[in-house]
Amino acid sequence: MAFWDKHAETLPRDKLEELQVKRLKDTVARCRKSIFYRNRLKDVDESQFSKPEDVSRLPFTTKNNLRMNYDFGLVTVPRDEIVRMHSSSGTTGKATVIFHSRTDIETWADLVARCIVMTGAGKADVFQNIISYGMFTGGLGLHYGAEKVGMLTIPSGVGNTKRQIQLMQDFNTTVFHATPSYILYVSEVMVQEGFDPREFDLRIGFVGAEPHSEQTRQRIEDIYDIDAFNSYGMSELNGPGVAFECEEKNGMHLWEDQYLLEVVDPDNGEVLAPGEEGELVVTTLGREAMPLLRYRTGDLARIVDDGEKCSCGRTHVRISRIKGRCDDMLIVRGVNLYPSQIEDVLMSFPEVATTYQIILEREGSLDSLIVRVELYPKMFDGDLRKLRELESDIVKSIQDEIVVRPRIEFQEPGSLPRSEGKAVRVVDMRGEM
Ligand code: DLL
Repeated sequence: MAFWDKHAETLPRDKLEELQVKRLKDTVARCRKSIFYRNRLKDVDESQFSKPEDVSRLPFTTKNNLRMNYDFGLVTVPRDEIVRMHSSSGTTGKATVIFHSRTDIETWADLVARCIVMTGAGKADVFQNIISYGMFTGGLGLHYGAEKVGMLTIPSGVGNTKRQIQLMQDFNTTVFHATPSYILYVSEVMVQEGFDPREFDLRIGFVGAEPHSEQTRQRIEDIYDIDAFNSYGMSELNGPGVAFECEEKNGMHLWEDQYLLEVVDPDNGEVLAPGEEGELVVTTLGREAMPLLRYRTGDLARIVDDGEKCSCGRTHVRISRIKGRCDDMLIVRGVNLYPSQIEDVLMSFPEVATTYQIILEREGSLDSLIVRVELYPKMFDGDLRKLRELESDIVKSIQDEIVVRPRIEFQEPGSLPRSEGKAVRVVDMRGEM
């Protein structure tokens, strides 16, 4: 079992919590230097903090706070100590900006290096970073970590899919990083070009930046004959490198020496017990330029609370796969559901290909839920009876999962839109009718 920073990664729980309390106090003190936090912390006396749970005495920070204090309102260092700016992708509204000092960049790269080594990847690997560079944190985040580990790093970015395949072939790429939707698309192009995705030298994939189901991970693993590891992060908390799966693939370790985690009820902000599903709330514990207190990530997940220590030896908490963002929740005929629940069902049918789309329409006064599904080419052989059977099986399984009865529309392989970054799965046309 390889480690990047064995001491930090396996710190006994009591020592880890001691460190969290110390860093929490330092972070609160540092926050007082920012215009935004100065007033908000007037009534807080961090010298009284004695356990990590004391973080709940602090006010939350929301994405809207970041927007309203655009541009430097949360910065705690002089302007000339800032060396990098990133921005969130703005999938849910106006983008927000994040600033980093030189030390922040070092720490971030170190966290990413831990993640990489934790999966069994290392210096001898050739790493193709098939994700957007620039303001999006996925590109540079993994790039710095991979170079720190000493991997031969190919900053191929997204797009130009045939060239990606060529690079994999010419330079014997062994590890890639991509969104799950894009790497599935790459495999389709490989097949069109006459390649077998399993014939490349690939052995490990880092997949993240968008919700995906366990079934989707298994598909990626089967298609490429690799191990795929889930990677979670967000720009406000650096980017990738917040939580990542180890070789056990049983939840993502969240680096608690740098991030203090709470899970709260998204409706009232009450802290939930370990194991309950809720919104992840994170306080940064080492960030210099732009520390955040109790940041409401908007992401729904739970702490893996199986009472077991992870057999990889790491002591840091594990979080479940992300179910979606609180604002991804769809209300269809009064029923609350998440797109990931539909994906779970779809991907359990081997006939169903990996790209799908959820369409919401209004028919009269009723919502209708249409799921467009691509099938693998062999299903289009013309056996209508088999197609009908498949359709009714999918309808029934989705209805069992989410209560609402969907309409299924089968599509030709390759006909639904593909994305290079985060996939857009839901088209809600109810407002337009
Ligand atoms: O997506 C950072 C990142 C890059 C993570 C590359 C992993 C790999 P943002 O663009 O700010 O940053 O978007 C963050 O994406 O709040 C989640 O809703 C979603 N997200 C990120 N990783 C996962 C994941 C990057 N593994 C937002 N599973 C987050 C599900 C994810 N959702």
